[in-house]
Amino acid sequence: MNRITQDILLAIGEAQDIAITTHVNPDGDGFCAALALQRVLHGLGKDSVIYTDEDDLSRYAYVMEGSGVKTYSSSITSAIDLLFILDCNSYDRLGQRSNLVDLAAKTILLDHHVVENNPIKADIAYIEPAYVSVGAILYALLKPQILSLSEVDRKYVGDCIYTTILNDTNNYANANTNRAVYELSADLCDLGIKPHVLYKEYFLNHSAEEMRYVGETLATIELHFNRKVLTMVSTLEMMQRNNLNPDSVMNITRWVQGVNGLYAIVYFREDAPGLYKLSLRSVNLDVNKIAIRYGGGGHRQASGCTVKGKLEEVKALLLSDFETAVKEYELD
Ligand SMILES: [Mn+2]
Repeated sequence: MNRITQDILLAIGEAQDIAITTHVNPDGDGFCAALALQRVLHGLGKDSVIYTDEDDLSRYAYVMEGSGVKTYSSSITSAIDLLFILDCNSYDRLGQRSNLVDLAAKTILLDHHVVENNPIKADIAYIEPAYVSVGAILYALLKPQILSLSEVDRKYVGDCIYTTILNDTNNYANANTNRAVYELSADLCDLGIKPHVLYKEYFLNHSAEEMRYVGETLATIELHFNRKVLTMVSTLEMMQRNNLNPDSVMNITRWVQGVNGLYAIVYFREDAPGLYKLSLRSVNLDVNKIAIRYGGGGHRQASGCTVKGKLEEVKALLLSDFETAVKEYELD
């Protein structure tokens, strides 16, 4: 057994009150890894609570049965013996739940993101970017504990870990898909998971209203700068008429990511009157540089920011930024 596993099992053994959390706007990795860990802890005889913000978790209905998830409130003062933080290593990404770190006697952090700013202080930190997801880290560290669960719980943990892979590889489409990912997936098949069912549950589980909203947004597609930059818009009116809320809609940029010849995608989503949440995507331009100008951020290839104003103004601003970025790129 490796040292990290030993330390983690020891900490679990000593703890009574165990809490698990992940970054703000939990995704299929952070959140389903938390569900998997909770079931493994249960198998070790320990109850735990998963804390999230007031997120819409309906997308995860197929793995929610029997889970213990609570909305975090700043009034929580109860002692936590052991806190797990998953898929996140910066206080900036923890939101108000940063408080839990102060409440916890001991913190274990498991993540696969490169450490950048404001790192979380943890007693045990295992941060390994080679892993495709935090679910994959859990499997690597706790495989014997997973295999000794009941058949039902083994499959449940398999479903959760498979979802972490679906999310972080975008169904085996991202550059992080490799042999290790397929080997882990094969192991999960041995736990009884049904990949086609999980794909359908996780990726195709949209309401008709959401698909209509996606269609209306795609109908706004415009191409700029010799077809190098694609823009599209979702208005608040579209959102309301289709009875949706911004947090429950999958990011629409995924529907246009394969469009040929593009340098960048700029998606404007009106979340409140005159308030636009922007998603910027690019393979060859540094969109993070542009997002930072508006107080946002992210990565080189995927960033976001929020801009206030009339749509025409906001669009004109961003398009001038992208015109410059396209020119600079083509000069190189
Ligand atoms: Mn992840």
